[in-house]
Amino acid sequence: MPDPSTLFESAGIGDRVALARLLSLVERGGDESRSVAGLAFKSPGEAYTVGITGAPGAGKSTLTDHLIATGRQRGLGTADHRAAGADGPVGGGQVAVLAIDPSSPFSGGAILGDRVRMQSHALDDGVFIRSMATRGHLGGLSVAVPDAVRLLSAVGVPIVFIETVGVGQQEVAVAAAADTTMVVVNPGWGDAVQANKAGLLEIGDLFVINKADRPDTRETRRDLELMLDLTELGPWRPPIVETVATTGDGIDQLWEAVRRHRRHLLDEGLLEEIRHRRLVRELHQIVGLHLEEQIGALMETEDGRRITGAVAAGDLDPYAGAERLLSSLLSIPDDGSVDL
Ligand SMILES: Nc1nc2c(ncn2[C@@H]2O[C@H](COP(=O)(O)OP(=O)(O)O)[C@@H](O)[C@H]2O)c(=O)[nH]1
Ligand SMILES: [Mg+2]
Repeated sequence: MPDPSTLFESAGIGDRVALARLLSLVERGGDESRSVAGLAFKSPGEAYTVGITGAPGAGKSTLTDHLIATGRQRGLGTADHRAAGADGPVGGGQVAVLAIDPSSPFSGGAILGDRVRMQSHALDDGVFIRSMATRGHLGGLSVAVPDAVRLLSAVGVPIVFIETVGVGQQEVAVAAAADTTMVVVNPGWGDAVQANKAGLLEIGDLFVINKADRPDTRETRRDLELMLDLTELGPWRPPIVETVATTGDGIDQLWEAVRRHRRHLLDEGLLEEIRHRRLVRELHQIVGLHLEEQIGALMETEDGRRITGAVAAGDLDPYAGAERLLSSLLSIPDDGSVDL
């Protein structure tokens, strides 16, 4: 297999096979993944990310299928949205989808289902769909997804959709890492409440009541409004959009809401700020992961065993033990691979 930089070059001029291989490297983790991440970081691109999250079966993939088409046709508007004719796709109208489903790490039913549902785009060269299930590497999806997004951005994809099951802390964190995050709920008693409990209310930039062809849509809207009333909101109040993903009803309004949110971020100078904060968080997380790995290794050293033994025997209190372990951890010299 060609090395990462050759693949990166090919992917940059539209080689989809090369792009798929790079994404596999990113997913797998390890040294090659790091070199891909480094290459991508050096040519950041301009991808805007849209997260679609919600409970399994809420209709996320069916919605995404429509959003692909709409995103391709209409784009997000130009970078300078105040310019005349701010409509129309940027970057040739390409889009990518990352379908994340950690609950089925071996490409089980959900992902297969997603493929089938999104197959109307299977032959479209401007659409790149990728399922990411897991990563055999430290940090899992919360590290792999930002890498994958950066890679897609670096090779020139202007819009990246990230579909995640909004169940579980890690998934919510991945969803929250998008520039615009939509939370999908269904009509029916308690769905909005469940979303709230899962922490989805806090991360939603907009809410979608999908399956609005079913009864109780109005009640669900009222529930959401009430919960938003009780949430401390900034200058942006998340709009609530009703859709029927199976027919495409409401998709135009949904896309308009995405564009409005993006315009809001640009107008207020917030886009740069949230991306910056996200990078700092990512850095923090990577450092934390490495430290944890080192702590694990340290516990297995002779020193580590002696100290844990002493704590276990009651000869050393845990704080004193931790201090000893930390001082020995922090004196580990780095391997010089980072040249600052
Ligand atoms: N009645 C109705 N069914 C829908 C709607 N949107 C999606 N579905 C169905 O709900 C099921 C789950 O959809 P899917 O997109 O796979 O949900 P996901 O798990 O959130 O990605 C499928 O059988 C869809 O056909 C809708 O607006 N109305
Ligand atoms: Mg799905």
